[in-house]
This record gives sequence, structure tokens and C-alpha cells, in this order.
Amino acid sequence: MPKHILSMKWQVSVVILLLLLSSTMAGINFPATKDFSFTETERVSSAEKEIHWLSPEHPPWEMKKVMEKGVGIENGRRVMIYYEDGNLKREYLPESVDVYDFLIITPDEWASELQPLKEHKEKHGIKTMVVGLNEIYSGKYFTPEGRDDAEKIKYFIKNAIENWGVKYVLLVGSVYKMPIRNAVYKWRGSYKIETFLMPTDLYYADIYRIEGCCKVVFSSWDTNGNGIYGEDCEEGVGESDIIDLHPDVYLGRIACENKRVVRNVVKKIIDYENNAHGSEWFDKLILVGGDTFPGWGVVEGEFMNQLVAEMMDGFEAYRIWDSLGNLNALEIEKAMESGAGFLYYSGHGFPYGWGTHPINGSDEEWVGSYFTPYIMALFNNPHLPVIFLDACSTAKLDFNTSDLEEEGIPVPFDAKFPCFAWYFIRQPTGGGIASIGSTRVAFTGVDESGPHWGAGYLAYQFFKAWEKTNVLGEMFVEMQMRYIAENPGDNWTMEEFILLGDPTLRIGGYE
Ligand SMILES: [Ca+2]
Ligand SMILES: [Ca+2]
Ligand SMILES: [Ca+2]
Repeated sequence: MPKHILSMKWQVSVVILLLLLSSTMAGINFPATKDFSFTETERVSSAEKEIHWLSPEHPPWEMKKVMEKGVGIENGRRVMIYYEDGNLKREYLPESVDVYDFLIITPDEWASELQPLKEHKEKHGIKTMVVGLNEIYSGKYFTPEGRDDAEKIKYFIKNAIENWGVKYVLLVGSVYKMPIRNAVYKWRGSYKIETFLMPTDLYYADIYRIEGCCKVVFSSWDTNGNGIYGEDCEEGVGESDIIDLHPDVYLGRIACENKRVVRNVVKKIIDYENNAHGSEWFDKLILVGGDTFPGWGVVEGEFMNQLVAEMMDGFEAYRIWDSLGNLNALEIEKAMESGAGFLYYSGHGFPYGWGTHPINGSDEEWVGSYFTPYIMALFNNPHLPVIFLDACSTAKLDFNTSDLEEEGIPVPFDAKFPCFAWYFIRQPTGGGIASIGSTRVAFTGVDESGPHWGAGYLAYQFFKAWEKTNVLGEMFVEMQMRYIAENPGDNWTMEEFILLGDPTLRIGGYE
């Protein structure tokens, strides 16, 4: 299909229609009531000067100048990072229990679907415990603590760390089945205080923080005690909660909507880990990018792709680039069908797909657009890549019709959709084995000297972590720890990028 025949809006409309059909087939329920409580408010233009947003719609945000400090997990050990006499210190904390390695938290009715995953993991020496949400709320194992469901889950993870020695946590369920925490950003708008909610699973991974020097305490994300979690306020607007942002467990989510999806995803993980090892397809790296910001700086997408290609020793790069003339959906489909160990996309993103700009093009011209329904045509099982989406909103777990209305696509009823990043994982015939994407609009700092902050820098650190570990959750946390060391105070990026997949996944499979 020629590049610019369809305008983006028409493409999106067609995609939405397909999405509705596919969602119905996938057995997703469309509730008649609008229980959507997110109010993304209008942007304030002053922030645009310094920050290169991956979306034209965004709230203001500023980098804060703070020193790195916190409690996190590094090489499987709990570490305390703090300054003393002007020097950065790292102190590892002792551990005493080793009952379980891996905690799977699920709605109770799906526990039996997760049994095969538990058995498979234990065959590989990972001691696994499956716990139902009601077992958490009712205090079957530990006395329940917490003011709401999300906080009860968080305290449970804390107890599982301290009593069982758990290091990996898998949350099973969409945000409607498994609660998610929304961090709250507040700033002064033209007429009122604006608030912006950001769903983040970092809330569940960040269990501890430092108080003073150097007491390790539970990190409630509500240090001002007002019952609002993860508040990040512009100066003069309110008191922010203290959050150290350093993850303390290796955590991921499979955002399953129903039992069948749980079964499919579990099967994908087991098949992948049993078959990937020694396979030729695994040594491929799919790279997709164009010029993210035309007329400005470098050709960001291709530039970032190339940096990652050079870093991933032993992988054969399959470049899908505007400069090569092959940046189109068919080529992407072809690349996916032949299988790959990793896929790295760098450009613009939406809850329903990705798309970027041609070199020397304009912000109105789109190339390489790839939408959720295309994933349904993939039959690349079990040749499944780990996918990094260096883009906005692809992991918007609360994607629903109100997002489409904001884009000028009226939908006459309320529906909730699986987001793009998740669709790769839930698709039973293929797609990906895990994905990393953003729940909201993202920004990026990339120039000719490389990536410095935001989505691009995060992606860079993710692939860099491959030299250190082949366990998915460990790569993800290594990325987070390196990111926060360089960009302390960037709550935004740290919170919005989430891992959709099994954190214990052995990338490249078991021998
Ligand atoms: Ca608070
Ligand atoms: Ca922490
Ligand atoms: Ca550019």
C-alpha cells in the first residue's frame, strides 16, 4: 500500500473497527457503564521547549535535580544506595529465608490455569507459589494490611519477601481483574490545578525506601498520609510523596482478561522456554524506526536502532527503516513471521499501534504504521521476540473508547480494549513472548551523542543489560537501576514503562 493514501485518522478508524471485532472474538466484555475515572487534562505548552515528547498530547513535566538514593535489587541481592560524606555508597543487605523464589498473584478463579506454569518453573529449579487475590485479602497466609486492595497486595509482596524470600513476582490480570496503582501528577493549569493519572506497576515492585541514613522502611508511596498515592506535585501545588523508584523485586504482569487468555499465555511461555534454545531464529534482532522528529536532530528511530544493533553482539539485525525504503507493515509482518529473539521499535506509539515519520517528512506524514489487528495475522509461535516499544502509550492498560473520542473518533458505546503492547503477548498463534511499553505519553532525549534520558535511554539500557543476564525480569530491573542512577527524579519515565511478561522468563529458552 502506498505510504500516504490513507490519512492516519481513516487508518485508525478501520483499525478500531477490526479491534472491536477481534475483541468480541476474544471474549472481552463491553460493560455498558462508564466507570473510567481517568481525566487526562490538556497540555501546557511551556514544557515543550526542553522535552521532546513522543506524542503531541502531553502534560508538562520537568526533570528534577535530586541525588540518587534508595533501596533496590541488584544481582539478586537487596542493596542500599546512599550518600555519605559526598560519596555514593552501596551496601548489600543480608537475607535469611529461601522458601519460594517466584510469587504468582492471580484472581482465585484462574489458579488452576497457572498450575502448569508452576510445574514447568519448578522443573527448572524455580520454587513457585500461586496465591489468589482473595487469599491475600482474607489473610490466609499473612495478616492483611493496607487501606485498599492495591496496598494489601503490596504489603503481601513485602511479607512474601520477608517470610518466603521471594524475588520474582508475576501479576496475572488486566487492570480490571488485578488492581493497578495510578500515580498522580499535579500542576498549575491556566484556571485550576490539573491532575494526571499514570498507571504503574512500579508501585508493586518498589517495596522499600531509605529513611534518613540509613533505615530501610516500607515504601508506602503515600508519605504525606493523605490517601493519595504516588503524588508528584509542581512546586507550590502540594506536597509530593517520597518514592525511591528503585525496584525491590523482579516484577511483570500478564494482563489477561479471561481464563482462556491465561491458558494461551501460559502455553506460549512453556513452549517458548522449551523450544527457543539453540534455534536459528532466536539470533535475529528486528529493528524498526524512521525519523521520530523530522526536521530536528538526528534520524532518531534509525539512530537508536543502530546503537542497539551494535550492542547486541551475535545477533543478526533485520533493519526496517525509512532510509532503506522497507518501512511498511508487510515487511514488519514478514520479519515477525521468520522469528527473532528481540524486536526494537523506536518512534511514535498509540494504545492501538505504532507509526513514525519519514526522513525530511513532516509531522503529518506517517510511515511504518502497524496496528493491533495486524498482530492477529501472525503465526510465528513459538519463534517469539521480546519486544521493546520505545514510544508513547503502547502499554496503556486502561485503553478504552474515551481515548478514541479524544482523537476525534466517536464510538457510540463504551468498550475496553487490550492495548497494543499486550496484544502481542495475548495473541495465541504468535506475536511476542514479552513486551515493554509505556502506559502514557513518553518523552525522549536523543541527540548525535546518543540517548540521555526518557524512552530512548531506557531502551538503550535494556539492551545493554543483555550482556549481564538472560532472565527477563532481571534485564528489566537492571535497566531501571541504571536509568535511575543517571536520571534520579525522573518519576515519569520510571513509572510509565512496564513489563508485560513473565519476569522469570529465560530469554532464549532452557537447554
Ligand atoms: Ca499522598
Ligand atoms: Ca525501593
Ligand atoms: Ca529527527
